[in-house]
Amino acid sequence: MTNGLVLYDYWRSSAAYRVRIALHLKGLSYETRPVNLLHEGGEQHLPDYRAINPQQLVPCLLDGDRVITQSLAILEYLDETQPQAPLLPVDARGRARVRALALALACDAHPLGNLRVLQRLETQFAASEMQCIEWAAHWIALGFEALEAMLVDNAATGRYCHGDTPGLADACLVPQVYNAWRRQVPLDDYPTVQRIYHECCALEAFQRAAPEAQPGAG
Ligand SMILES: N[C@@H](CCC(=O)N[C@@H](CS)C(=O)NCC(=O)O)C(=O)O
Repeated sequence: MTNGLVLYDYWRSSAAYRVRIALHLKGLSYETRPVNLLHEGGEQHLPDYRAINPQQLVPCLLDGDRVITQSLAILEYLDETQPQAPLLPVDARGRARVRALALALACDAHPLGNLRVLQRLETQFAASEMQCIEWAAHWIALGFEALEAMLVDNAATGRYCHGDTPGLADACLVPQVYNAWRRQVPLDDYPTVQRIYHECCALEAFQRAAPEAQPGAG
């Protein structure tokens, strides 16, 4: 039983990872349709997928005949339609804080290390693989530097990014830490980020959403 939810997913995609976390936190079952971003130039560019998501990015969620793109829009859609295990706090200030944390990662840090950005650096500027890795690592580190400052010594930070319930910001933090590991970015300077990451990873929902737990991983 999948509740009519279908996720176009790639196991290594951190944006899709956010959605998997939200689905598992809410206890929602779903069907996975893998979109291999590397196979033969990337299945995200195939006509059938472009017809669903003209941005040619994963994730994309189908809810029956509704198509929802953009991971944060998907998370907010799930929160509004499936209110169990809320991803956002009840108060406006809290929601603004959580969205600011999430956007700092999802809007300002993550996109600069995206596959198509790195591919463009290679084709337009002949950047080497090492230069691309250094580029991605730079933006990951800058993002975490800001995130650490936003989290540490803030009374609203709890066991997780906001209080003692995992939510939208945590669903962005954990995949970005995964990206940091992929790019060998040291996390020593971000102890609060690391602590929250480990708190999240102790939860079954996060474990089930992890890249290595997905079909086709590896
Ligand atoms: N802002 C989008 C970003 C989606 C995104 O960047 N997805 C990446 C994987 S993490 C992708 O599909 N990349 C394919 C490519 O760069 O060609 C979201 O949050 O959903």
